Amino acid sequence: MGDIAPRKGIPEFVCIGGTKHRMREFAEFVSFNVFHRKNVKLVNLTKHSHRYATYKVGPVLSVSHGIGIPSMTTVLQEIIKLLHYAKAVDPIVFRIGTSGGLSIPPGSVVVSSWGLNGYLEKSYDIPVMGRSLKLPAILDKRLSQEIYSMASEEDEFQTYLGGTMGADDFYRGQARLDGPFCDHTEEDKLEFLEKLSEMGVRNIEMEAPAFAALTKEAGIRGAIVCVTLLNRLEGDQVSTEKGTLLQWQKRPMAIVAKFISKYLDSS
Ligand code: R2B
Ligand code: URA
Repeated sequence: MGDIAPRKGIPEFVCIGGTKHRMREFAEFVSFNVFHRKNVKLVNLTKHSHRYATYKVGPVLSVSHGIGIPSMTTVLQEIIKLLHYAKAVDPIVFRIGTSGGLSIPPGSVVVSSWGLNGYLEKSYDIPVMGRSLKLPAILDKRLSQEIYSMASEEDEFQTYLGGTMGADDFYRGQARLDGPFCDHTEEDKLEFLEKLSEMGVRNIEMEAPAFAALTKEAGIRGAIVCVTLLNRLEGDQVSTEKGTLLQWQKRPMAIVAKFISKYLDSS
């Protein structure tokens, strides 16, 4: 089993996710489940930024990124710079998160193969100096398959490998009918969600295309592992009780921690 002492202090794994609380929990989860350390004192290394939180457990960095692409890409680019200055050798960056599932049981986990933008293209399109820069949003195939292979028949949930739509909006952008603005019908919504399903999309969140594109552009292996909080074919509201949702959010953590353990054991 890998030693908790960072190898020369250089991060080998970075895991990012939406909330400060969840990323602290991930750091605790890794410290206990990968390094078998209880009650490790965790320090938020970016506390004074007030924007996001960073924890370091041996060679694993756990960082929060907020909601949506602009916030996530700001944090991700800071991390890419940090990994460069730290001379990290072949690091792996994960995103763990929550999402809405398509035709799969709530509580399932999806390991993403690619990201799809709101125009149904597998790309991240960013305006740069008045023009649109289009970057391919394909994730490292081997890594996503290796992570998918961490799933076991003994898990109490199902894991899927598939496409992930990253919308720029939680409500209309994800074809919800329960937002403050709505200009489409239930039939339009179902037709759209069915179309996504047919394209191989298994879940919808708000960061996938940009995460896939920037890790690829940086030449860094990246993977996205999200739990689904609901089946969007059956509704829009997340109505599962809070305790269950919190348990479900540990599922991507468990898969990523298992992968890290296996990786450290074999290196
Ligand atoms: C999933 O959940 C968040 C929105 O509630 C967003 O960050 C995402 O991708
Ligand atoms: N996060 C999203 O972006 N969409 C969902 O449906 C659930 C979580």
